[in-house]
Amino acid sequence: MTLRESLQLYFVMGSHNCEKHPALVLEEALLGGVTMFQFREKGMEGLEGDAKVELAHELQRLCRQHGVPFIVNDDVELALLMNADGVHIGQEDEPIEKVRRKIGNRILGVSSHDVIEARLAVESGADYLGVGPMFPTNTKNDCREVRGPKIIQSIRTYGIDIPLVGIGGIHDSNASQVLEAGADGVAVISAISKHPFRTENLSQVVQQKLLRS
Ligand code: TZP
Ligand code: MG
Repeated sequence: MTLRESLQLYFVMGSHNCEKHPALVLEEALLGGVTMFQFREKGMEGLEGDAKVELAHELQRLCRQHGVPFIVNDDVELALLMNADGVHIGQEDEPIEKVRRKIGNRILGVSSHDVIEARLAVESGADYLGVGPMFPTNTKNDCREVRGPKIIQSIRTYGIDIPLVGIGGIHDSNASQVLEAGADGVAVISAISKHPFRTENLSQVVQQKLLRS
């Protein structure tokens, strides 16, 4: 699978997003058709130290069994320690070039909120962009203002054609709008972490939309 294909249904999650054990949630999600996974263990409720590393390994094993890339949010040292497939960083994290130097040719994803951030991320070496928030969400409390799928259209119109996913408030009834705007896939937390049994439905919506485009 190319990176663009792997981004079709990108599940982002930490233990604090789950209502049962994260490994059970991830397993159900992988069986339902998730194509990429990001370990996003952070915030006041997130695990730290050995417990974080242990959970990361457990989730990485599941991803390997299903042939799905395992990406670590923010924690470059953890990603290197466990030989993860890549790292995802935000605008407030370490500079993109610095992370690129540390991780070599592993996958590097960068969150971008507008055309300027997207352009800088591409110039600095990002492999893919996470763009959002697409819709209102309760999952991230320090979220920027809602941009809507239109921001993806603007980024594409500007000529940025690297792989890109929309994120923020996406579920099965609005995912199509994100793909129509020019995204290669959707990144979701709560749509799957709270309802892992609905993954297959979301996967079908995404696959059908991409087949028709
Ligand atoms: N970045 C922008 S919105 C968001 C992140 C991490 C939260 C997405 O969570 P959900 O539950 O899919 O709205
Ligand atoms: Mg971050």
